Amino acid sequence: MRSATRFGSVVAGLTVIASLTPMPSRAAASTGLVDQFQLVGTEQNQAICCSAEFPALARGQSFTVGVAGTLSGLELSLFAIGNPSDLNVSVLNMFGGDPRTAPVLGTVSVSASNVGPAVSTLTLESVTATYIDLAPLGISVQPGDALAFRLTAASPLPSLWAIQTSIFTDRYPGGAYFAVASDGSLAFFGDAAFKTFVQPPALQVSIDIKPGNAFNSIAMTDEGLLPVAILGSANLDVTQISPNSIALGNVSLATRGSSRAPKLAYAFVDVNGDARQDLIAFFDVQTLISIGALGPSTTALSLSAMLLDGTPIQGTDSISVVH
Ligand SMILES: [Ca+2]
Ligand SMILES: [Ca+2]
Repeated sequence: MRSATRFGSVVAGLTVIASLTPMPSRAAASTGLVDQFQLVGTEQNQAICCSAEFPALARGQSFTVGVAGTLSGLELSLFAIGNPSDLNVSVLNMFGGDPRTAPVLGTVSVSASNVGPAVSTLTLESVTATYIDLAPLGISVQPGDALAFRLTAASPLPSLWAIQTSIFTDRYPGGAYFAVASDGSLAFFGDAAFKTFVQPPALQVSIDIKPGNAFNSIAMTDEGLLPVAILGSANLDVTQISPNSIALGNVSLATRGSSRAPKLAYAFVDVNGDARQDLIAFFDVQTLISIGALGPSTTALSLSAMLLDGTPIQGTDSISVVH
């Protein structure tokens, strides 16, 4: 029989004022899309992780991937009590269903200094979510993949980490919160408050640097703007490109108009006469040179952008530098 006290982790008497159930939304470009999430904690619980006082070997949550791409991040309602050690966050392949024996796909460290202190009123709103960057692990995911994240202390100290959870109710059907105790026993109960982020793979698109110029010749002394067409196709509606996400060699679109009200330099035209609209984007040549994207030996430039639905796109075209 499970009980709250068994885990030494329930703060009695605290009341969650409100719970959040937002719709999945697009995060900042670098974090990818919100994939899985569970943000309800009406049972006002915290579960303690990773200390000598409550010697659970690990806490975590299993989840089921919803979209293909690269697992790019994890957001947790973590807070520190006392002066905890740094936290190790591992991503597990949960195909076998047991986090004690599941293969570790990668581990990142979360510095205790990046996490807020304990809060007096425990609500999801009062606990600042901690974003944990998983992109360096390069974990490719497919819909239906059974994964988990597991939290362990970098060193066992008599101080505590905590994670907001919903202990008694199964609120997230794709997985469960779990604890591995120091005697090796495993318990699943409820769900953590968490979000996972997935960066979808880039859609490869055709671009045409200097449309109408077969040589794509650029002089290092060019003072003007370099036009680059992103070609519309059956797979790409260029009106779905977010203009401020467009970059060539990491250089954003040039601007035009008055300095007080600059406009991004792009337009919709059909540059190749295939009756599909293309997006022609303009970049400042000297800016490309000054940040090192363009030099005397450059032979190609790559463009990246994001569609309004969060899908990244990428295309490359050759150039010839005129000496
Ligand atoms: Ca669940
Ligand atoms: Ca076209």
